[in-house]
Amino acid sequence: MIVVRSETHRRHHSLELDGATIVPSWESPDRAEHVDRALDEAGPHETIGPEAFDAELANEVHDPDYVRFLAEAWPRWQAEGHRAAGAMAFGWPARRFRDVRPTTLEAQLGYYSFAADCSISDGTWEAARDSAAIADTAAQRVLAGAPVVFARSRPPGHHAMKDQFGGYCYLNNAAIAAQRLRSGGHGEVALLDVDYHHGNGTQDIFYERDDVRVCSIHGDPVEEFPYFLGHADEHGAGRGDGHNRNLPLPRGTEAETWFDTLDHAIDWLSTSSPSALVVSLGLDTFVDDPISHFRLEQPDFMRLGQRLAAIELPTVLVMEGGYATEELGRNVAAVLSGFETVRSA
Ligand code: SP5
Ligand code: ZN
Repeated sequence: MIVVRSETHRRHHSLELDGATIVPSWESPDRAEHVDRALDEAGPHETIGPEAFDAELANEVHDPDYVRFLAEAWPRWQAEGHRAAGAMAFGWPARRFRDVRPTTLEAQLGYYSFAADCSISDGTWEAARDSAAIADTAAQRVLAGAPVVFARSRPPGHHAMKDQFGGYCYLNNAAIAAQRLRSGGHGEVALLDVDYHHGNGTQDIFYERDDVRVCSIHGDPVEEFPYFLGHADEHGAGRGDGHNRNLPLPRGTEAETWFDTLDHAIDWLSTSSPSALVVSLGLDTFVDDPISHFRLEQPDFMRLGQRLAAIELPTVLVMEGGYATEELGRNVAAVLSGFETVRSA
């Protein structure tokens, strides 16, 4: 299988709020290191680096002002002389506030984010840009005829909305891959999100579109991050009405229920005959994930890979969450090897 990755992610050390304390994020550089090592050991994979970041492509799924904000936030933060090692919001346009674009960096941090679980620090933009370029490059390889490509993106992307970062995500890597597949000639793309958390960003980006059908299986937002989106009654709007599907599950969900739900998701995604598949591949459904509460075990990830391969579409696998860092590499390798047992790649 082709694996797209780069080392730029190492510069991104995010901070997050844990109660009233700022701590190093669960979304650490070690995650990608463990994945790279496990895939090198599992071999043979063709490992390639990303093509240059395509800002125009990113601007098709994000607000261009938001992308510019991300690129400029850290230099602006430094120029303002702050002592903190990361920029993070502390005020947001919550209920009954207004959607008026502010001018200062402090205010814009709140305007362009929805959570305080990730910071913008030195290297964050460069890592996010490379992570998006990795997903784009994977999509380009699929357009060139590869049956499946793994995008080892870090930071993850599926929480990134059109114009808001959060959930450890800045640019929506999977949405960018889907957009590349669309512009490369695929009429309809199916986007399946199996991360433990709802893919609120991906839903937001495609909510009014009928060319990318989005389905997410996730911890019910009444109890899990991102809390305020991801309910079962969110179907899409306008042209996109009927093109979004959410399958929330309670904490403690076991593998058998999860795989039954996966079958529903795949059946639903297949109803309109998409010609390509993007998977937001979160591994935080793992039983020992420190911040998540589903109960998949390592052999289940092999089974997931087999099930994805059986869809028989050209496939971009985009890495999302997964915080049992030591096991993350083996869990990713299990998905890829499961896929390859069904469709040699
Ligand atoms: C891509 C992805 O998986 N993002 C997840 C973002 C979750 N951020 C909020 C985490 C809150 C964790 N609180 C855990 C407390 C454990 N003691
Ligand atoms: Zn997640």
